Amino acid sequence: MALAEYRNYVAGRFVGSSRQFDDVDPATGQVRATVHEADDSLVAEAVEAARKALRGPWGEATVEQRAAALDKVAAGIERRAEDFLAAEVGDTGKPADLARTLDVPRGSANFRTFANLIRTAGGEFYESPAPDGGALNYTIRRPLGVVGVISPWNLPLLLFTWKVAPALACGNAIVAKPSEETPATATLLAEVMHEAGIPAGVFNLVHGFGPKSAGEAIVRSPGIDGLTFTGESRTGAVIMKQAAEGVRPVSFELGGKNAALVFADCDFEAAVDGVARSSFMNTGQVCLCTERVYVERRIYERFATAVAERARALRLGDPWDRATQLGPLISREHRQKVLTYYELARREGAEVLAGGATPELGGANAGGWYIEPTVWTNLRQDARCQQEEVFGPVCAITPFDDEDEAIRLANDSDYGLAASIWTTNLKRGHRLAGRIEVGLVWLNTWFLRDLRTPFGGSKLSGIGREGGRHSLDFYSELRNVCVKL
Ligand code: NAD
Ligand code: 6OD
Repeated sequence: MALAEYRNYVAGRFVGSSRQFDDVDPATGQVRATVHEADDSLVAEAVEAARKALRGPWGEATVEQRAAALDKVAAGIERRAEDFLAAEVGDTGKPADLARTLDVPRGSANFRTFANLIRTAGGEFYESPAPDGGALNYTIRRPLGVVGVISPWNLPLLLFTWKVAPALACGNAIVAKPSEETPATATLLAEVMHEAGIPAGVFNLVHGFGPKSAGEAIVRSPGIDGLTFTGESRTGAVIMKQAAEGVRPVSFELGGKNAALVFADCDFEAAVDGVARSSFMNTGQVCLCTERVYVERRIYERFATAVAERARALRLGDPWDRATQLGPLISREHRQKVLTYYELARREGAEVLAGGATPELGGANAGGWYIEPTVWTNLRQDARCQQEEVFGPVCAITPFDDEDEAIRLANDSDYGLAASIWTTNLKRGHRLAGRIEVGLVWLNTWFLRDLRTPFGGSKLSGIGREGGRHSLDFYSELRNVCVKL
């Protein structure tokens, strides 16, 4: 059977390239498609096409016209939901049920949400004192210009559209690059954009890698007015240096080493379920996943035993089998990295309560990048496995004696993305939410999203907030107009 081919989408046309690379199915280890890598000149063409689109009808489009365009894209994703499902599962190997309930609906919800938000977005207005009368100050929104979007592989459709939708809502034109590991859903999105009649050049898609490839070409292009990036903190630092040329704004959603704080007064079963889900969902490849679990000593042993049982019970296998709960890791290299941490944890003195190895799977999945969900205890706080982001299905469980110690341990991290707190004492939960150094706190839940809320991290976990009006603010230039009366 001929392999699928994923092409770039530039100036309203699908464009091939003489340089190609393989797209591998993580669930089987088999090559599933060929990807056309954009070279520097194609990226430059995409940037030029985007700039030209801003000078055309898109640059003149009213807010309602842009919102209607976003609604059309959302409807296109909904119409082709089964194609997106197959593409997301093929890209990542994640269980089809997860993609069906999380990624594909979020793809369209991102467009619908930002269509509605831009329709209703107001500005600021002040009646100001001035000599001989007064003045009125009000704000208007203008697009940033050409926005570079660079996204990772873990939730490819969700994270790509999370950036593309608000950038378009604000009237920008885009040059976007999905991860080299997950080119399929982004290519489908380009087809949907085409079918929805989004004018040529407004949305450009380029495929390729980071350094010395399409990613770096986007970042270095002087025609890019702003950069929005999701990925590793280290990559963010490299991009930030390059974006400093031209003083271009950046929005960064980066790595995490997220903590869960579990108090003895929690709803025990709900907390075990929540912590297990937050540690293992998507095979631990969600930036918000819990990797550090701090448990009040009184329930520590029982809690650790229960989470380990949950880990051992998870079914790994074919993403299309309804019984499958965990898919593979994204690539051979990533599995090697996670296995290196599994070995390191043992050297650092961890007791392995569950997992710690690669599973034996039969059939087509024998060649996939599967790994066992793993639970560690007895790790010191300064162990590398307690401090570095693993980005796999693993958590370390550690006891604490009181609130102050719990907060000290949670905050002892270079990262500051998310935390979850499990307690039935809401006063305590609220108090601790104010003391924990992260951008996102979940109280008795995890990854429950309202797309209007601010999303982002502190410390190494990012710069800025997206979500709701925060996205509108990043993807717009706010202009103040002062009228002397
Ligand atoms: P990555 O940083 O390796 O790659 C992300 C993207 O950047 C890819 O498209 C890649 O090709 C590109 N890239 C890499 N180097 C580049 C360079 N020098 N210039 C331009 N582009 C470059 O990250 P990943 O491995 O794809 O994703 C996993 C990481 O992403 C984890 O650290 C995870 O925590 C983080 N993440 C964070 C969030 C968040 O919202 N905070 C969300 C998802 C993932
Ligand atoms: O839900 C979101 O909007 C979001 N940005 C999730 C990020 C998950 C990280 O892997």
